[in-house]
Amino acid sequence: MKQKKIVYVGLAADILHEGHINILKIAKKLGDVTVGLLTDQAIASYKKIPVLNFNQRKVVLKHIKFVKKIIPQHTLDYRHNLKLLRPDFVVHGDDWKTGVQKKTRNQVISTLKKWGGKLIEPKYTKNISSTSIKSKLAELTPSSRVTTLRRILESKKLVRVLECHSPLSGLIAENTKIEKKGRVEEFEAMWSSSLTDSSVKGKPDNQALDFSSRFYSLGDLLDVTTKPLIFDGDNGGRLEHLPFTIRTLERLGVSAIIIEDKIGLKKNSLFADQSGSRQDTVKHFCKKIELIKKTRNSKDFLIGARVESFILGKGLNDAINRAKSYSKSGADLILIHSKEKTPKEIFSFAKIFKKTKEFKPLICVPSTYSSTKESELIKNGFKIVIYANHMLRAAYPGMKSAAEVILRNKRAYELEKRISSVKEIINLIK
Ligand code: SPV
Ligand code: MG
Repeated sequence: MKQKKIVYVGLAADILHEGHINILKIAKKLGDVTVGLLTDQAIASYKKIPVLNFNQRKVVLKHIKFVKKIIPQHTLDYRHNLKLLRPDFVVHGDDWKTGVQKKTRNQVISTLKKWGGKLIEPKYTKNISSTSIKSKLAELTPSSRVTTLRRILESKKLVRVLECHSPLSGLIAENTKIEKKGRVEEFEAMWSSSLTDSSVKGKPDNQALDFSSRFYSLGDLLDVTTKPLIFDGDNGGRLEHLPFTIRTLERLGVSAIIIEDKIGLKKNSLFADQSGSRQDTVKHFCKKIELIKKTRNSKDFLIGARVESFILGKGLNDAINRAKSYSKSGADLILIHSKEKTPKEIFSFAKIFKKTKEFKPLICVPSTYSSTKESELIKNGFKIVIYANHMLRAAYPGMKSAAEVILRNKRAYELEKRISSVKEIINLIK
């Protein structure tokens, strides 16, 4: 009997639509179809993580009559699976001739050539894609947003978080993308910073702005965005109030809270003078962590414990001991803070903490050591990087110099070239 041809189709198959069915139908006519189902990690390398995880997507595909077999495709790059299978055909919509996947397409063509395989490219089904369906469904519920940070953590090497102090800056975090070396780079999550929330309201970062006011603004930000948000909870406030804070955050759809181990009148950690700032006892701070753990509705609402030992000149041993205790008490993430010009101290911390059984994913906030590249952070064991104040620091000089230009020229004409047109602003929000 004539052997059936081998046909390979790489798919993310997050939300199956007629475009997928069209491709699979054509593939089936050519032979036995093996789907290389992209893993969550592979998808996360070029776009948002899928709504359905790998196993959920696999179950759906398994029941499509055109599919004979499903294997995981661990990278966007097809070559590994192609060499394994040596298919006679690869079928893919012709949309990948341009854009992020162009390089992958060229690799597929040259790999298939080695054994005389052929790439078949049916015309892309217009006006339909999982991405466009997902944006129509963007009405995500708060509880579905809460869960996304944990899933992103499982799929990304480094989770980039951008400070957002307003709905407009949230839209920037939501929509800003660049393409570099065939990869789309974007932010995975937002940071609600006590420093920038306070500054926007013209108040110092010492909890003069209370949680209720911050929650109110947070609602506006969450209204127009879909990415997960990490909340800077200062020291969490009084134990007696903490359960209410956690319930509100979860109800709003926040994915994580980070609390810092300081007590007394709050002072921003980047101030040179930390006199008067005290570190909490390990025992009392652990109580807060345990209480959040007990209060949260979902395990996907993550607890971040922020170690301030370096900020207060306490040194490495203190930082490690505290991180270990916080982790044992239930912290899901550890933020090791520093206001040094280099990441030396946080890297020494990571090196030791990584080897302990209490290890949890590490967060850093490179405000003072901003010359450190993300690749170095990854190499040194960091999983989340928070760009904690940069949106506001970028907006402020722009607004200030605009005010000065008007005063200097006694008109706004000189500003026109340096600012957005009214049309641009009107069209910004559709
Ligand atoms: C914030 O952004 O408010 C923070 C980080 O807590 S830092 O300002 O570095 O303390
Ligand atoms: Mg803060």
